[in-house]
Amino acid sequence: MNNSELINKAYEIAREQYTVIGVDSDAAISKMKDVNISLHCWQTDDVGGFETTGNELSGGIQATGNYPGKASTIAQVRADLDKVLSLLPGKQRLNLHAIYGDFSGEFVDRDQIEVKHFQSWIDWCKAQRIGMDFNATCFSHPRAADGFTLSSKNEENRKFWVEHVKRCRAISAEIGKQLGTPCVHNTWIPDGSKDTPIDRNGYRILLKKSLDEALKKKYPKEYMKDAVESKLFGIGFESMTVGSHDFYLGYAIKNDILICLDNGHFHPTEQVGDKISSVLQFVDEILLHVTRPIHWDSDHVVTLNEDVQLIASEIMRNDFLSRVNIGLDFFDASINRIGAYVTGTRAAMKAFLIAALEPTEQLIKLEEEGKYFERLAMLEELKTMPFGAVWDYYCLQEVVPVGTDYIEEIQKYENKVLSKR
Ligand code: RNT
Ligand code: ZN
Repeated sequence: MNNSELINKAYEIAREQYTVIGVDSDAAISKMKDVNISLHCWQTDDVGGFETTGNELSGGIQATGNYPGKASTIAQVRADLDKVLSLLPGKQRLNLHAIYGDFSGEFVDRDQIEVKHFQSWIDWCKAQRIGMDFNATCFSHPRAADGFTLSSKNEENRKFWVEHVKRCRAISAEIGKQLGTPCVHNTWIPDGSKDTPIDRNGYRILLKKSLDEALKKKYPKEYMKDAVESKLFGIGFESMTVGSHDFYLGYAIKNDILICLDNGHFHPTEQVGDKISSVLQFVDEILLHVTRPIHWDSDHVVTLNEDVQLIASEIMRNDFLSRVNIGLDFFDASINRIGAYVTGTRAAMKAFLIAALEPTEQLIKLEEEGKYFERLAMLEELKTMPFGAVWDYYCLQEVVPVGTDYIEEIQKYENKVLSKR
């Protein structure tokens, strides 16, 4: 019996087992077509980008490790993304940072970027038939060296960053217009303080002022949507971040924009999965940065853990896919970057498929009847249901490597391409 026969057979049995608990596994698989994950370009090159100035990564984020094979040209990033896309089931999007522009070796400062610097990316996405999201890059720049950007008390610097965000939003609108799917533009700034600051309020007044200026121009929602991303602390920004969760949640609600929830940006016992149904009572949509925080690092490769599972389950339970834009945010330079990319993205996708295989209505019924032992027991039993057989079958249907097969594909890519860089 060849491998695909085995996969089909295992799926037939799994389907019956799911039917017994009232779950339609075929329907679960077909729901996956609405799970569109935005692939963060920055996993290919450790958040480097293609500015000619070669600015060091700053802003309290770090990509540790020195594994060979890092992309150092746009062509290499695209080749890597091609490889990643070929190893993932379903349909993804591209999430690009402003420093990844096609600057053709010329120095173009952040307050000078235009659509033309991103046209080749738009064309690339068009050819791939995928949507594209965008990010202002408010770090890794001399004007961010003192730790402040949009909240800077240096008026020249503050204006510079406002102009950058304005331009990024205009570029985003054009991206969405050309690709026929709205581009989510995310603003994250590192601004904050290593030690106890005095004027927290002063910086937050400035951040609000800058956002008001940068977001003043409105674009049609079919073209672009704004998101703002909070953070608890960064490396060297331990005592205060200007753009805290309270700040941005207030700003997003008041201005009818998206809040970006990065699950590496909260206290360790807070769960983003718990926040989704809270914030969606007050904002239309959210953006997620799915990641795995470990101690100081908010950006380890995603694995199939309980935090990610709760996020996916909350989205699927409530049919929130049309209101939740799913992005990833991890960067690991210590292992094969493409391997990290694919493993992390597949892990996130698995969480969504597991969520789609939940007998939610029955669980709610148990809950409403106060049958909490039964609810707990069901949740435990669900963990050992034959999910793997459904996942394999889904990958087989999508004509992408099944199970561990993608490991070999990545090893081949490493030997043929990455090791030659
Ligand atoms: C940093 C934020 C932010 C960045 C990317 C590169 O802590 O999470 O989203 O990781 O913009
Ligand atoms: Zn993030």
